[in-house]
Amino acid sequence: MRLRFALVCLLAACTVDEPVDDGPCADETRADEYAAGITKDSELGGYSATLVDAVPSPPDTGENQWTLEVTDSAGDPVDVELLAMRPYMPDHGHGTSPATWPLVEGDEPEQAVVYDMDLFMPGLWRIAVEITPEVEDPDEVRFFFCAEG
Ligand SMILES: [Cu+2]
Repeated sequence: MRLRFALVCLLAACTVDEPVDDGPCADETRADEYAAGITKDSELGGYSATLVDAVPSPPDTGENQWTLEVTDSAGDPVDVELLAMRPYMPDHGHGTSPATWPLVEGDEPEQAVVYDMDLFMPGLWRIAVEITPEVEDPDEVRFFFCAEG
């Protein structure tokens, strides 16, 4: 679509910018506004997660790589082995395959990275950072992003 528009512009030497956004996210009001370093608290309030970096940025369809810092209420980093990512499309009632994506230690000691998390469809995604502590109740931090595709 964009390619065709660009071609028309080339031939007609047009001065019009790209058409206004009419994609799947045009009227989406539930998504978080992406910014590197966005921080959200967990559902039960015991943790918070900072999305240090996302590739692509902002998140989009296809394979996504996220770098996160997840801390408990004392501000201590959560062991990466207690974390997993669970993407879900609330409007469609489905997740991804596999349902969860593991995190591994990042370059910085307090960072966790998920590679190749496949957001395979345009639209709104709820991307949960699941925290499963050994003793306390499980909890999760929910990010909402709309994939333009
Ligand atoms: Cu879907």
